[in-house]
Amino acid sequence: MSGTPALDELPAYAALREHAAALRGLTLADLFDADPARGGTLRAQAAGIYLDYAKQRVTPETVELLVRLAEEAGVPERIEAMFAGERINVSEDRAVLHVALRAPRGERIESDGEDVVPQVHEVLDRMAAFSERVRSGAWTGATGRPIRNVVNIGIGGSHLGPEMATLALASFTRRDMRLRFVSNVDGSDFAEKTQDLDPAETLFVIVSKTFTTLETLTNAGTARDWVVAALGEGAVARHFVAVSTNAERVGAFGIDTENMFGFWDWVGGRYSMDSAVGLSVMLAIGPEGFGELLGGFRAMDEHLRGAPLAENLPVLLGLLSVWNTTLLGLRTVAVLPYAAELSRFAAYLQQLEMESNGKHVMLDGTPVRWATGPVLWGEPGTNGQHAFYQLMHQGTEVVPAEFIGFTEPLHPLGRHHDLLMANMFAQAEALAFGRDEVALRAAGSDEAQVAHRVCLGDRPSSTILVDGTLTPAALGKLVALYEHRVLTEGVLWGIDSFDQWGVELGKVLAGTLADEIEGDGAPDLAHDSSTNELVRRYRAARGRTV
Ligand code: G6Q
Repeated sequence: MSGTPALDELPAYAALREHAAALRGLTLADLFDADPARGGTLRAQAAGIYLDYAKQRVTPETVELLVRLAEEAGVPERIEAMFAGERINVSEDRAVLHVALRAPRGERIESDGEDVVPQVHEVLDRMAAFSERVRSGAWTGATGRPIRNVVNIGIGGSHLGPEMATLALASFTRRDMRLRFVSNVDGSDFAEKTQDLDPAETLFVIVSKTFTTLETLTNAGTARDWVVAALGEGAVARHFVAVSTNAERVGAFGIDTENMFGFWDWVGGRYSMDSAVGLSVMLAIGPEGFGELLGGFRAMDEHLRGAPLAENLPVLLGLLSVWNTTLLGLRTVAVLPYAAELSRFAAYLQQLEMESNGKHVMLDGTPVRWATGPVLWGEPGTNGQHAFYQLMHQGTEVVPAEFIGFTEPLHPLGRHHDLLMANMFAQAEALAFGRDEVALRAAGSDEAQVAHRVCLGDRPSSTILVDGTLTPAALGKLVALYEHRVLTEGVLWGIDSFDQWGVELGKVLAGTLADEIEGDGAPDLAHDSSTNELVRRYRAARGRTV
């Protein structure tokens, strides 16, 4: 890692800059005219996932240069360093071993000389035994009633993955068990998510790696009061379990550490949905389903390690992202899953991408000289088509898109799935090739509207087409695909994709302001004048002295 030249010192980077300049002015339509068969070559497939990137602004030469860039930047070495448990999270001096969370029994992955795979399976076994007890009704609430509601309390990495996965895999869940997610410190979140629940049938899963996070501890405290008010202090042990790395704080909160499921500091929050952080997912889909999910992750891990760079799906996605963001200056990316169940997938990826690669310094702390992580956003299609796609087709900002679809529906109802996929393919086509004046006139468009109706095209996209339907295994593959894409980008940009000092800042700041907002007597405010005025106005509105 140290000693690797920076991105702009790599020979392939200089070549790519020249190449990007040479391609400027060539549209996607030009690229297809020059190479009509590119749809059959600019693609890759593995593990039941087909990636079409022919509608990106690339040629075979671009891909060759990008692959060379990955080699020069040491992407293969960094992948191996990750699996070898090296401390590739340099600013926190930690190993990055989420890949160990899905390693099969018997495989050896070491952190500081210790094989971590047995620990992973010990926790998975305990999670499975617990999940079976809850699902079968053997684990009861304090009054002897079975658990019907599971409320996951956690935020960020301790929320987005489990929620996304539970929604994505709704068809595989126990339909008689309600899963809820409380994350926001806004009391409305807790109140709304619990208002129709019976405490006697409700289990809270408190998920916090550190067990210090303000939002989670506040919500957990409110949950405990809610349970105690209905069932008494003695009920806490039957209605609360914890997922954390911090046994001491879990015990201090009053949760029996027998009912704590651990993970380790080598699992980053946003890379933790397949650890014990996924307990609520396992409760929903069962240990077998969770095993299939892990199998999907594993298939992508094996592909990452085994496939040549030019055929390596996550590496290719990472390279294309660096091409768009850094070399073409396209600073956002829209993820558009054509699967209603993936309603929270973009939100999940938003954290994965933006928390990992929203960085301004290199590993050695010096400023980067190029654009890093793009702004990632998105919503499922076809809904987005009736909303923000307008800007994608005709706005002044070019937004690269990533379409995700499945060859089979989860619910084979009439023509629905064919229509869904027809829309996905049509959007990618329209973004790439647009609609020009000639076509509009030929179709008899009102002359006054022609200019307004023109879509310029040349909007790049990739399409990820998954074989079969959205199963636990397919979801695992997709998540791992993006995890490793983020790793690839980070290596190229030369940044630490595994720290999050910007998030830490927010955690500290609110503490001081909470004291100033809540304290008796006018606070002695020493913020900027804008913040001071906001605090005073709020205190006044709440009837407090200012
Ligand atoms: C993830 C981030 C962040 C974290 C939350 C919750 O990578 O570090 O989103 O997951 O702040 O932290 P705890 O799990 O410690 O409560």
